[in-house]
Amino acid sequence: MLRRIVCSAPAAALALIFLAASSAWAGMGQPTQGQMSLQGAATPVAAEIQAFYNFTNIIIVAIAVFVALLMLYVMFRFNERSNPNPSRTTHNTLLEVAWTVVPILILVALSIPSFRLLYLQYSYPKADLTIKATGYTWYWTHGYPDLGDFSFETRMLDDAAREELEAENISAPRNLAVDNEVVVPVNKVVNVLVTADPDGVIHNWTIPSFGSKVDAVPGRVNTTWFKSTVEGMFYGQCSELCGKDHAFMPIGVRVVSEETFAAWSEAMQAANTAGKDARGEKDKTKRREKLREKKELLKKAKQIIREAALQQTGNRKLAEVSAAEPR
Ligand SMILES: [Cu+2]
Repeated sequence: MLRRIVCSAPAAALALIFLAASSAWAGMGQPTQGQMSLQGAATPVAAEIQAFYNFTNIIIVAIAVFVALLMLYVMFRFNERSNPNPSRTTHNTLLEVAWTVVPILILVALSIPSFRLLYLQYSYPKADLTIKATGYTWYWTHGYPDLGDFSFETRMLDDAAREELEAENISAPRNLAVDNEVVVPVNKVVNVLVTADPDGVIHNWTIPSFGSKVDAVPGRVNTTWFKSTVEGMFYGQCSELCGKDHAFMPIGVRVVSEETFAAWSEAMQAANTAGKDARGEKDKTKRREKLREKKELLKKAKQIIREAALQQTGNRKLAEVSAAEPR
């Protein structure tokens, strides 16, 4: 009986770990109620991180179970009552070699996928799009240097603004929803240049579902890359303790189809050009006209994203309903 329990314990522990790590309990792009594991992976890097996480967990649990069983065995088999005359052995060459070599092998087994993952994270494939994220106290700005260098501020939405969106059936989670989302096309390599206000402090640009986490350091440009293979909304938060409103400077990246991205970026670029023209315009009437044009274009861009958001929220709700239906 004892042997059967002892043999099935590691299997049960491993099954638990697999359950905990399964994406069924983890949402994608944002945390979910009762979540047990990492957020779902949307990029190859995040998928590799999760695979490594699961693999490491298996080794950790196996070691913990092995040591616990060994201790239980020693406690019962070699206590004073069951073993009144202890052995006087002080050395066992084979055992000593084994407990040196086995941990080395375990470390080697861990280091190989670890280095492979590190290499992938820093491989920087040729970028289809580059964006620049700058951390301020306490909000972000995001720019598109390849597309006429238009940029915008990203700030957290307050409850009133969130409720307005929710009323329109657009998902807007508390402490995560932002006013201006970063928009990127699906299945494209995006390089993110990350820095911070030269007069500010260190922040960190993080999107868990992308496996992206990089420090935003004043006066220095760091880089991360991601290639989202799914459309949707992906949230992250500043992950460097930066001060008073550290908890209230979320990042929102909306991954959309190529056509939607093209339409949005075209409107944003045109708005940027209109804004520049207005600044250089001496004639008051023309300047006002240009500014009105800019406002209209920004509105158009916002509408494009609103439609995409509506569609994505609808798709998610449909997916949730079909997943909840009994089969
Ligand atoms: Cu911060």
